[in-house]
Amino acid sequence: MAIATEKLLDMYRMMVRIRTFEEQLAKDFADGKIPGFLHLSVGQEANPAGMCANLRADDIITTTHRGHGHVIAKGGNQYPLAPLIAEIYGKKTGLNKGKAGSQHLSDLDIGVLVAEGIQGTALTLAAGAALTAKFKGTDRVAVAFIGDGTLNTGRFHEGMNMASAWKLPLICYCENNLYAETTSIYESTNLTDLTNRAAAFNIPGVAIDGNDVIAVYEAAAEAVARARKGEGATFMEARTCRQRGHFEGDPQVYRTREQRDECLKMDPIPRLRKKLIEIGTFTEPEADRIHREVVKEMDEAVKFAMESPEPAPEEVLTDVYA
Ligand SMILES: Cc1ncc(C[n+]2csc(CCOP(=O)(O)OP(=O)(O)O)c2C)c(N)n1
Ligand SMILES: [Mg+2]
Repeated sequence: MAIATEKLLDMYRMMVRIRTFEEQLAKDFADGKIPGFLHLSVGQEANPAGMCANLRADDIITTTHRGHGHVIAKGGNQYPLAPLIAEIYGKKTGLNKGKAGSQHLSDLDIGVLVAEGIQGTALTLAAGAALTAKFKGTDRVAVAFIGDGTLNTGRFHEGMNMASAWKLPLICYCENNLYAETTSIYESTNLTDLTNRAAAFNIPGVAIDGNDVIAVYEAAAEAVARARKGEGATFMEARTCRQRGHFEGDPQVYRTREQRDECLKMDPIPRLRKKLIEIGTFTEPEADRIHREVVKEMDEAVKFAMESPEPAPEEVLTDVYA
């Protein structure tokens, strides 16, 4: 599949934006500026960038505790980072008025139904969104971003079963970073090929290199096309690499320094950069310019968030529904 130059540049910028955003968060978390827990997806950016580059604004995604990249990618490169970072700082100007924080982001204007910290919920909620899309006779699709550990929860089976039985326009996108918190995938399952899980539901399963944004983009394009045509759900297993801990502050005693270094070698950003230089899409200085532009965008977003007020205590029960 030949991918348009503009799309390649778009995905490169997207990965750089997600990386810059999360590296900023890591720094701010260490400085005590972010409340609660923080789970970063540094190293996994090719997945949201390649998947969401195939989605329309009216398609729906759901995500997890590790969802910043998915939200940014669904919004596209024009999506402003300031309200998102303000939300994670817990500020009144945040995307969700400072009440959602890092783990429960939502933005219906761009089709982000919700981020959910409870494992598996992303899948069952996305199945619901896919059912709505089908029921209303639209060709919208829903994508659930989940992790490998989530494949061992009941909700995974419930969501996959309904998606199969009702032929829903759903993509279950599993970012397999080989760990669920501190537990290696090799300890929690005896499967070597996670797509076998999909076979149990008679749903096609596709394994891809989740550190290669081009491979992600191409596989996602096929899954989205199937869903739009009414041919049902697809399960995608993307092998990827979480460069940082499960949460910020995680001492990572469950993996060796060598295993962590392996992860750095698979970094999707230098990989695409090298490729785009080789094929003449951009030059080194042009690539550097993209990074500088993103840093400027990030600095402005941080300034906005830092200067924003905290929500007033009396607002704590507004927007709460029983
Ligand atoms: C139902 C449920 N059980 C346990 C937890 C605690 N928990 C939080 S993150 C996590 C690991 C998730 O692993 P994975 O699905 O691979 O996602 P990753 O963190 O690697 O992105 C667990 C077990 C939870 N949030 N929800
Ligand atoms: Mg995982």
